[in-house]
Amino acid sequence: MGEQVTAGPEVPTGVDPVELEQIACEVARAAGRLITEERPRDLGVSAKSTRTDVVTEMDQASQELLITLLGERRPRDAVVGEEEGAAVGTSGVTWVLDPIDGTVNYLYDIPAYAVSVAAVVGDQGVEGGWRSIAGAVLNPVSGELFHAHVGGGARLTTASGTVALAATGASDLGLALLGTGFGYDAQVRSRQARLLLELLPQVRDIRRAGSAALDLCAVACGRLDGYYESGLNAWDRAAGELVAREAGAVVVGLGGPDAGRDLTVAVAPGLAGPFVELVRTLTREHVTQDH
Ligand code: LIP
Repeated sequence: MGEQVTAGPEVPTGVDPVELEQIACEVARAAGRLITEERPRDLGVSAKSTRTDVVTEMDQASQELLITLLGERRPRDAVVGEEEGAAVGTSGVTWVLDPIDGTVNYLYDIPAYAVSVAAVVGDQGVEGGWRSIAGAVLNPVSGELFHAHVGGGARLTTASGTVALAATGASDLGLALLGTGFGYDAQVRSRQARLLLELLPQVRDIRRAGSAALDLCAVACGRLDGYYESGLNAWDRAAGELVAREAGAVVVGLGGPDAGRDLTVAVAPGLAGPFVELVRTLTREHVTQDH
């Protein structure tokens, strides 16, 4: 696939992506302990954009803990996250947090949710204006910690050690196992369903795990051949897309190399050509309706 990955914003002088990766791992573990070991009986659930888009008091508590720990370790960095609370910075590094990615899974106690922590450079408020240079995605129930830094490859650390990650060698779309997800808005969901109706007969099967961060890491470790979703925020994908890219997956968006709200795709390199073209066409046809 001839799509060139743009270099994107430079790593600021004096910033060490290896150190940032270690910090991301440490703070993700601390937040992971909080949301599992201190899970209250009543999660204090409230609704956000729609009544199915929920937040619990533990999403907020996890973000507050992450902001506190990052403030102690990297006081000059900025921090933004899915929930309330942020910090301004002067270092050129911004931490992008999803304190619980897969909140509905957390609510139902389905062990497929994650703490996602990414260090990015550039303007994270502008699509394509930033890039991740270090990150960690922790599934606190399985204990699987996916992590990476730019140019350093991707790794999975568990109780039994650390292994390097690589996307699959898949090259036949008809045999591809794909992941996807759906938004919280009913109209968006019906459009995403129409896309799926067209895609499903053309691939091996689809998995809907419920966490974009874990789906992107599933591509990185070869549990999926590819993943696509529309409607993701920066915090859903910032760490996972770096892990996928550093594991050799092709990560792109609807109109070019930058993943974005319109579309985020991560796919095994051997499948990138046919899959990216197909899912872009179907997304334009059914989801963004800009055909
Ligand atoms: C979730 C994503 C998932 C998507 C859900 C939701 P949240 O993030 O991880 O991929 O399908 O609609 O956006 O809301 O649990 O942080």
